[in-house]
Amino acid sequence: MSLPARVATLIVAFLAVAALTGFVVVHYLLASTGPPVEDFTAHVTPDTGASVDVVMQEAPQTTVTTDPDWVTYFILSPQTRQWVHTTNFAVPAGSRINMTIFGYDGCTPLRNPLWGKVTGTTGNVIFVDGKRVSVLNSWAECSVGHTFAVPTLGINVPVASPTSFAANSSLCSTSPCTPNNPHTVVKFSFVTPRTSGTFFWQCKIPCGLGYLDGNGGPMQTIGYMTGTMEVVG
Ligand SMILES: [Cu+2]
Repeated sequence: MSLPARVATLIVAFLAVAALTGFVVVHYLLASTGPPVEDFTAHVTPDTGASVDVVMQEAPQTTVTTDPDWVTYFILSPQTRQWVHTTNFAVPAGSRINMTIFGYDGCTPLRNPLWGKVTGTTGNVIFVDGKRVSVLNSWAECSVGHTFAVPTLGINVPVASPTSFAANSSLCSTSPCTPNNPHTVVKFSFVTPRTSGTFFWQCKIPCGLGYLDGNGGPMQTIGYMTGTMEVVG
C-alpha cells in the first residue's frame, strides 16, 4: 500500500472512531432521560397574574411508544395540540393556572376519604362537568378516577370519573383517549408561587395494579402517576 493510501486509510479509520464516539456521547451520555417537559411559559410574563390553560387527561392504559402499558396521565402540548405521554410541565410564576383534566379512567374508592376533599384550588372547589364540587365521596358513589395533588402547595384534587356501570364497562381502550369515550371534564384553577421552583405532584390512589399495595409501577414512575410542575419566574 502506498504511503498516501495508508495515510488516507488511517484518517478514515480515525474519523470513523471519532464519529462513533461522538454518537455515543450525544445519544447515550448527554441525552436527557425521562419524559419531556411541556412548556406553558411562552408569551406569558411571570408575576402578572396572567392566565394559563393547562389540559391533561387520565387514561386507563398507555398504548403509545414502547413504554409500559400502565394507567397514566397525558398532557396536551400547547405548541402542537397533540397529546404527549408525560406528566412534566412548566408554568409561569405568579400566574393563574386554569386546569382541565379529562377523566377517561374508571373509578376506584379512595383509601383515605380525606383525599376526596378539594384543597388549594381557587375557592377550594373544582367543577365536574360544570357542577361546582368541594368534596367527592368515592364511597357513597364510585366517583373518583385518580387525584392531582401537589403536597407542597396544599393542592389536592380528586379527579372525577364516570360513575355509571355502563360507562365503567366501556372505557377507552386505546390511548390517548378521545371525546367519544366515556369521561368527565374536571376544571379548577390555582395560583402559582411568585418564585421559581420545582413542585412534585402525584396521584394518591394506589392505582399500580399488580404491584405491592398498588404503590409500584405507574405510582412511582414520572410520566404516569407522578410528575413535576416547574414554576418559572
Ligand atoms: Cu392514579
